[in-house]
Amino acid sequence: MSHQIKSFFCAVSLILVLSAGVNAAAKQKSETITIKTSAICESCKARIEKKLKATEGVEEAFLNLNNKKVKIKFDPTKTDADKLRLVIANSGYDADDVKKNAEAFDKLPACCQKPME
Ligand SMILES: [Cu+2]
Repeated sequence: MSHQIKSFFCAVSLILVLSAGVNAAAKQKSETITIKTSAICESCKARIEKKLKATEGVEEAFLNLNNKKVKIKFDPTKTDADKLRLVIANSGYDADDVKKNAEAFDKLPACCQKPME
């Protein structure tokens, strides 16, 4: 085999390896996080889940009222944990260390307004 042909095959196999890597990255799996919220009742649960599901990149959102934690399945190429916490805070609820948005909190029904700590 001449040197040129060898280099050609070398380049082709390199391209194949690289494109396989790109494919693997494109098929990246969704991630799941759990965020602690200040939800109180069923209506809080529905409100938070609705807001999250309307957010780009969110595949599933389930809030457990027993521990007030919302489990979110999302596409990490479209959103991230910080953005999701912000969605919850902007709905009027605490999300981990992110404090609720005061204006959104004021608009919540009285029964959903957990007293400020
Ligand atoms: Cu509520």
